Amino acid sequence: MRWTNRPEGSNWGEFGADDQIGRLNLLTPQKVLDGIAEVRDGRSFCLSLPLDYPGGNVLNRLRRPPRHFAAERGEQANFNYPLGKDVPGATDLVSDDAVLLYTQYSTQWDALAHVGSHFDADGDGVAEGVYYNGYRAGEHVEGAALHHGHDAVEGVRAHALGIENMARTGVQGRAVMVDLERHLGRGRTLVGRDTLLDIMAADGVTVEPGDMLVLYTGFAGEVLAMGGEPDAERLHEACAALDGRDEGLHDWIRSSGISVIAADNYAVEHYPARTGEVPCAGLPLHELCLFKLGIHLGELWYLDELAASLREAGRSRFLLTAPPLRLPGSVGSPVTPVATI
Ligand code: UVW
Repeated sequence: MRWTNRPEGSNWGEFGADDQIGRLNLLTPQKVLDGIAEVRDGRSFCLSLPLDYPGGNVLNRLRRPPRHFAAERGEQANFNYPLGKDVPGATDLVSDDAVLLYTQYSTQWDALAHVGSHFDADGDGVAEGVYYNGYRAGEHVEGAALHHGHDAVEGVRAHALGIENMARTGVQGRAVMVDLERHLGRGRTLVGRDTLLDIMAADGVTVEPGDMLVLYTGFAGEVLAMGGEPDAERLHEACAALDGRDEGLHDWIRSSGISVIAADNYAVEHYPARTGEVPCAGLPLHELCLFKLGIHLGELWYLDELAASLREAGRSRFLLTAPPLRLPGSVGSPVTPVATI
């Protein structure tokens, strides 16, 4: 055991001492069958923004848009390369590229190694950096900054809780959309348990253990409409976000058995991070989900067209297929989720 003291309200150890996928354990083969049973006419929806959106780095100054390079072929770019130069008589033209991609710039999954906490997991009275299930900062999750192009990339690794653990499950099953935008419009509203449950009741939406919860707020649609030049001030006040400080919401997430949460807004909960009078999590829902319960968070998913179709059909459930990249050691991943209805 990596811990003797587990955080209050956490589920550490309940899926095994070495578990690295958390609530994805509840996304069982039966949940895949349940998802398939929701497919009626076979229409599929791409739930990703173009990965160069939002645009710039004004929403989060630390994350930058993708940069593309041609792969090298000796001294030259391996682009539009006539294969006949190497293989006499070959008529092929070949192009290869490389990309410098901030894994959480656009439509993405957070790995469980993305956010941990300072917590006294071994009960010696000293808080240390810890992640879900007691994995340690430094020992299991370590990083080196990208200062010099490609050179430092090998230093950035999560030896536990990396996104490849999520990828291995396939991330497929029944998802349930809660259409917050329909009820709350596109101004910033913090959604606690009562509002969430009222909206679900009004729309006849129910969730069962293992379901993937998908929240539609309209945020990514606003981002897309800004054409790659996001207005950060407007977006920080736009659309619904979960109220990470609502303890009732924490209880509901804990007891609902939902396997993951994805939303089309920036951080599922209110972002930028906030703190109160006493030291506390700046992103309390990240702390609850990633650190305490092992619930992966999907962010900046593009949901407008799916939401419109589900609304029109009076439905909320669909088949969701959303594996991240199987990129060992990464603390997040771009994703191209596909919904089928
Ligand atoms: C942070 O901003 C810390 O993370 P996320 O992408 O999960 O919102």
